[in-house]
Amino acid sequence: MSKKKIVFSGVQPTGNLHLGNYLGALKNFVSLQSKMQCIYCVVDLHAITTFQKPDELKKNVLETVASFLAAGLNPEKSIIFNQSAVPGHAELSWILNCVSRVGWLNRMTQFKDKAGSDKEKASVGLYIYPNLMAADILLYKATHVPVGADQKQHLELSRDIAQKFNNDFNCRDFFPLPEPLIQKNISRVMSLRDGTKKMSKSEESDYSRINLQDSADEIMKKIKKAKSDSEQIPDSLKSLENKPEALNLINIYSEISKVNLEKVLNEMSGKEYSFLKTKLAEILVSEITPIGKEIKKLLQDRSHLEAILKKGKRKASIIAEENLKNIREKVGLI
Ligand code: AQP
Repeated sequence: MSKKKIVFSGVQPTGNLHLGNYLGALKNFVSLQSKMQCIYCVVDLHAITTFQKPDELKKNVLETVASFLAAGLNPEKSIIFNQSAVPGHAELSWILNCVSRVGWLNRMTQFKDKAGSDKEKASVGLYIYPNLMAADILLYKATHVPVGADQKQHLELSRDIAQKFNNDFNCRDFFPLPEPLIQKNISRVMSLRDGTKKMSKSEESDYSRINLQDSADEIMKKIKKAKSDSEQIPDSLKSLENKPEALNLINIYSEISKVNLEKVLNEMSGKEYSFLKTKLAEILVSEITPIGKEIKKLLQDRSHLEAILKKGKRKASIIAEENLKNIREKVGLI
């Protein structure tokens, strides 16, 4: 097995990136780019598993690239491209559709959440989305995948698919079993309106999330309106067990301020949540608004963003084609 460590991860161009994408994924992407070969993909084929207006999709792809760059990704260090530009993703996805099992897909909770109550009406693409994700990762023989905790189950499926392919085609260690890299402190940022749901681009209420392009005023308003708790801030984590909204705000504060949770509670216990909210809004404004400004600046130069995607596509295609050649050979495709 190749010992080279390769990182792969993707982000869907389904709208404005938010604080959950930033803390759960992007920050990790940035810290990895100087340690390993990193491949970061705007996964437009994943996005169309639910209907996207074509013009908006194009705009969102560029916005996602701008968000990558504004958060600190460097196209000289990381390969940045969009998924549909490298057809190998779709080809390997088909091969893996034939390796993956219906029973495995039936256990995927994200499909159940996203398809809602009327599963018959969900697209087939949404159902087999995890197989495409496995193809994205295995196409580059990636060994490490930085993701938020919500993607852990899909990663486990990618490992099962890799293992089954290696067994079926008698090629032990052909695909490495990819390891998830999940942020330790805050692996799942929750909605500001409902602490049991993750912060998400597709949630209807904009008050449920902090977008990377929100203004200082918007951030302050959203944090002020965020659900918290009527009691005072407790002195122990245990007391927050059944208060997901309050815990979420404290978690976000701890992550951005880089002060551990216990210390935050020591500092703030006995105070009203309005005290935490004021401090949280301040640090969010100073962390997020420069990124938002940079995104807006980058979006002024569309051709620069397109050139980055084109260059990334070239680099990604070389790796993908080489691996696909071997994959076709293993499967017996001439
Ligand atoms: N709330 C979150 N907390 C921590 N990590 C998160 N991620 C997403 N939401 C959170 C991580 O961000 C990366 C990119 O996710 P994505 O945009 O490709 O897809 P998603 O997980 O489906 O994100 P959304 O916001 O919920 O998008 P929509 O609403 O379009 O489906 C992933 O690593 C993800 O774990």
